[in-house]
Amino acid sequence: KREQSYAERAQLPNVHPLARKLLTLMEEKRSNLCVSADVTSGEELLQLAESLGPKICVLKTHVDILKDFTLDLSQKLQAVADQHHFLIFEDRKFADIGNTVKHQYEGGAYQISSWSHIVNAHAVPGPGVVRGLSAAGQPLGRGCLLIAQMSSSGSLATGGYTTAAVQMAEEHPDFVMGFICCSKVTQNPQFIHMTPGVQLETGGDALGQQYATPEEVIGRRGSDIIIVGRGILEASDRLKAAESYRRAGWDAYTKARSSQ
Ligand code: UP6
Repeated sequence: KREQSYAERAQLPNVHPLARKLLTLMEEKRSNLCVSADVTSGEELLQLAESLGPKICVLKTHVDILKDFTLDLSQKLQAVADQHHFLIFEDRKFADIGNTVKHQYEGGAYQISSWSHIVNAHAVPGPGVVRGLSAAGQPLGRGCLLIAQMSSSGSLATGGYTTAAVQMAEEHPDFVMGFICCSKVTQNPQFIHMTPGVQLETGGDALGQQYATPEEVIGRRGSDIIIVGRGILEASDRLKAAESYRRAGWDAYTKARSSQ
């Protein structure tokens, strides 16, 4: 059951400041859609951000698949995010000891902490991964999602692993703002649930991805945000496809609330 609206959850005293910002802009834009901008050129990434910006609450990137990443590109992306009121989420999936992830997060060629509002991490190294990322990101007002479940077939992130990831989040609420998950993993309303593996038709790809619909993910499984990549990227009209997903995600949210 979804007791509170996004706007009501934004007002909760313990909510992470970035989660508060996200919940507020979701309600304003009537969007619980995160587009997964899995493209290989910087120009195409910017163009996607500019054209789909008004439809989305979050733009998810994989900067290490870009063939031409520059820090200038990251600055331009930030400007588009400010203009169209969405957050940037670099889907880096950190998974090393705290000291190493801290370097990977703030340094190297990508300097992720300087431009990405949100990052994510696997729980497998234990709480040190959160502490290492937090040391670099929390002073900048950044937030982190813990990967509690995965959409891919045969995922090992289930059962006791998922429970342990939730507990890790609850122990670090000033940096962890939510989860990557397939369904609601905690009733605690301060955490945001973001779910990949979403298309308008159920199915999958040849490499283990599994798709559920926005209605299933938001309406029945109780997640907050749908993450959509190829469902939009492979459409002949990406803007039109993004609007279909925005509407499907938002309708599922309003319907679930009105049927309480
Ligand atoms: N992603 C998943 N499943 C997870 C975690 N992350 O698919 O459990 C990411 C992928 C990809 C996007 O790395 O960027 O979400 C899904 O893309 P798709 O919609 O094209 O399948």
